[in-house]
Amino acid sequence: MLSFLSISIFLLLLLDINKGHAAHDARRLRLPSHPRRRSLNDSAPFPVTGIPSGASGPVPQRLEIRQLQKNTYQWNLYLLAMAQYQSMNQSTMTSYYQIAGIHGRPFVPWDNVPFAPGRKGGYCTHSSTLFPTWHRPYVALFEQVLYGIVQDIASSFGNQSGYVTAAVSFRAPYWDWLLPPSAGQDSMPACISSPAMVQVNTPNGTLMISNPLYRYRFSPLSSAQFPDHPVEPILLDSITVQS
Ligand SMILES: [Cu+2]
Repeated sequence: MLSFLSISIFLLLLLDINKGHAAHDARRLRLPSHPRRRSLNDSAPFPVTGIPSGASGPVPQRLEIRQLQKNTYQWNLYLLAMAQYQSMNQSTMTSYYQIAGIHGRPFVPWDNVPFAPGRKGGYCTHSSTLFPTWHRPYVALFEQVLYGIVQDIASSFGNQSGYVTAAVSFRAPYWDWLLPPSAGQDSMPACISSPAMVQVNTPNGTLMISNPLYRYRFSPLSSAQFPDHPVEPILLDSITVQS
């Protein structure tokens, strides 16, 4: 479980300070708009349910990220969904930006829930025995939203494409850092650590997009959210922040 938590949180927190590219990629992808979007001024509490388990059959297992990479359909859906997730308007409550922000910066309330007394910002119970427990619903929420996007994208390929079937058992991958890497490979999989563009298959053909597992591009970037490490606009293309 800790492995899964770590990779998920790692993916959530690897933030790259760039502007505009994610939205640009989303336009190029021409994927369906995400119907589960929700604005911050929606007053009803957002239910964290995790992924629906389905009516029958075994519960699908989460895969180590290099295993998921071998599943052509699910890997493609994962890349497309992460790109779409990150391209959502940062003011949308279920955007990658807002959900990543539950853990840390930006220190703004999520779903109208105030911070605990004495906490300056962020909800994570770091340095506490509640730490692992806190992350379970948090990661479930991340995966729940990602899963919804995966289903939408799979539908856009059509029922005969193989994507719809593959999407049903999709789960967010984890990183097993104890797994001996293949010869010439690092412990951290290249699919995460490489800034190189990645090829994806879309209903409109293949495209090269920014690797959504490598970084998140702020759109817009608010320097006020990084008071300890002020951001100079001139450095926008060269700084990666990992908190
Ligand atoms: Cu945490």
